[in-house]
Amino acid sequence: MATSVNVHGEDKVVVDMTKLVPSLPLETRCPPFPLRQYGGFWLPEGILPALEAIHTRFETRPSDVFRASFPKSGTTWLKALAFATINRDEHPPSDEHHLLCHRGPHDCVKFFEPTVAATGSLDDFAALPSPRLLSTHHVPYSLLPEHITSDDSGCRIVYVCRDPKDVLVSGWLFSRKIMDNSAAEAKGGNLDHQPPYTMDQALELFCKGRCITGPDWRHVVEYWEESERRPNNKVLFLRYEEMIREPARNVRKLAEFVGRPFSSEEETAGVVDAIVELCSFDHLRSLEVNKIGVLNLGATFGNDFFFRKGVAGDWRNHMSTEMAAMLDGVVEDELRGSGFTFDGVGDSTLTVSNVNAGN
Ligand code: PAP
Repeated sequence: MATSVNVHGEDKVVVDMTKLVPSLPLETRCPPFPLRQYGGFWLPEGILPALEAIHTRFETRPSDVFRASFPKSGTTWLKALAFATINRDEHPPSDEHHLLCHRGPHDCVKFFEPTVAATGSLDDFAALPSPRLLSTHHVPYSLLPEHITSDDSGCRIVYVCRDPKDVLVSGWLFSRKIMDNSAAEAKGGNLDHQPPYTMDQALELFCKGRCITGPDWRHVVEYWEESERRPNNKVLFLRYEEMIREPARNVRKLAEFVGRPFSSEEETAGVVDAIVELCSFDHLRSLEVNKIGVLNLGATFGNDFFFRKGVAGDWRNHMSTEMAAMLDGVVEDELRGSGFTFDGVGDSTLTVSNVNAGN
């Protein structure tokens, strides 16, 4: 089946993904997935057929809201906030039996590409009532189909970015956890080796853009450019660090963007604060479902893997000053002329002393 994919403003016609994938450049050093380079990004090999399905078979609705981010940039949090905001009439956020208290954020809002890739079907998403909240992890803006990005599709996209140093550290520790887990499972729970994936290796790959969905900066800048081009219309661009600083303000922005601003009655009743509290790191992490639940996305992840520390600036506990300068330098070079900067998203209010060491 021929698929038309829009890459950087040009329509690219590609052949059947299953045939194309083996011919694409391969990267196997970035656990847990083998990556293939496609459209300028290093995407998990397993999700590429889903990309074809999104282009050829997925039917959008004008009320669709897509949540997007580079991995480890605030996906879990934004899923929870968007789910709680959009569905607040059916699921009042102050309800102690709220769905998010019994199901993990990734269960309430499934990962689009891995689910389609695993089931080979779009049925799960076709069955969702409107307005649908969908979540893409791996698809950069330039690889989204016209029927999502065009002005007349009506679909909206909410994107969150994060300081690349924290993204790197979060992803590196996540990969190590998966490796530890797999090793422990393979040895019947008896883990007696050190995973051979160091911060030096992760940094080198990240700086080359050879990480899941990398390069990070390019993923971010594509969505940011669209948010600038069509302000408050197509893409709402959020920053993790700003969400940490002012969660309520960001929830209000989100609600307005999805066409569900908070009424004065809701404001008076404290609905915004209830959503912030429901989705807070401490609350979500404390829930039984997020302590013991698991998620199967080709590899098995404990729900607890998605709740590590939840702060800005923890990179300082895992990267040397030289490592940080190296990554900052690469990002600065790559972003030169784009108009986008990660500066100011920062963690100036955080110091090493209020960011606990450890994982
Ligand atoms: P994913 O891309 O694999 O889905 P994602 O949710 O984007 O992961 O990133 C996980 C990070 O978000 C973790 O950051 P850390 O490793 O630096 O701690 C995780 O702790 C953080 N996180 C998860 N839930 C929340 C939340 N409710 N509030 C703030 N941060 C959160």
